[in-house]
Amino acid sequence: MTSEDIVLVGAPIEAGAGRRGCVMGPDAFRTAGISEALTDLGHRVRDLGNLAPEAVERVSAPLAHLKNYNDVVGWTRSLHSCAKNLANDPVFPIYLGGDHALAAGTVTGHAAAAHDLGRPLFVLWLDAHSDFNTLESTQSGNLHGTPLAFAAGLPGFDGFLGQPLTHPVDPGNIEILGVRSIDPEERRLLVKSGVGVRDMRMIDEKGIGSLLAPFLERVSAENGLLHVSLDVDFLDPEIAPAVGTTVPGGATFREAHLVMEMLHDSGLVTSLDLVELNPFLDDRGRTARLMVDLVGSLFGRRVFDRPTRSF
Ligand code: Z70
Ligand code: MN
Ligand code: MN
Ligand code: MN
Repeated sequence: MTSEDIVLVGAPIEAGAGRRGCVMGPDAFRTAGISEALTDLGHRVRDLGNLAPEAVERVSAPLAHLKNYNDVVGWTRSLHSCAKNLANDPVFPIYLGGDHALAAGTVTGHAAAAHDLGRPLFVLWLDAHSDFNTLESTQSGNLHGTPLAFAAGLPGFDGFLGQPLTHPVDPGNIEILGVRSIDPEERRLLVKSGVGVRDMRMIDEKGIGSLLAPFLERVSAENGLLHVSLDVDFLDPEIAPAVGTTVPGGATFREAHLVMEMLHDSGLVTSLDLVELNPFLDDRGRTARLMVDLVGSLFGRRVFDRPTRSF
């Protein structure tokens, strides 16, 4: 692919979140200047506008406490098809959320396409949460807490696509970074599945760069594709207040930029989700602008320039 061609896909879904407002996310990213930021960096950008959920005949949720099940199913199906198609074009898709339930469609669409290309898909999940609940394990019933479990092929999700997921992501190819809130059953599922989990304590002890580097080396060694799913709550709420559930102790401004800069230097990233931005809760667009700045770092902007390979 030519990394010049970036497509923006709006996914104004809020059905997966516990509170409303993420529906305004895609337009807030646009207002914060995401297209202009990427164009200024020399990339060609095409905004495909907003996607709509597929019409789904009203099927009842497999468990009564699941919230907005039909809506999430409709979005999962449209995003899955969209992602699978875009993955076959020489473009870099950025999905503008929308709550994190959208990743049920994007990650599995890219996994299916990667399978057809004969390359493994890796997923970097930047989030305060692991979003690894199954439909059975979720206590809240908020489906944005489940997309990674679905993408990893955990059982019980056949209703999402209306058929079993044929090309799940190998849990061993998933890395969750920045996590600081995991439910007890979710923790058990993560351990059993073999997902890589790096929490804030590890970041404090080792530094975020040394945690990320070995994962990127693996993606490269295995000729993988890399999908990055960036939840606003990966960031500390002091710098990114526009999220429904704030969890203190998140990634700092510099840690987040370093991750993006390392991802850029790796040249490995092939698709990106920007999720959970709730503009209704933002402080004069501050969070939206920070997210756009981070995307800038991912696409080649350096905040602190440094001589190449001088150490
Ligand atoms: C909890 C649940 C969650 C936000 C993801 C939290 C899930 N594990 N919350 N993102 N903001 O309800 O499943
Ligand atoms: Mn999330
Ligand atoms: Mn296939
Ligand atoms: Mn989260």
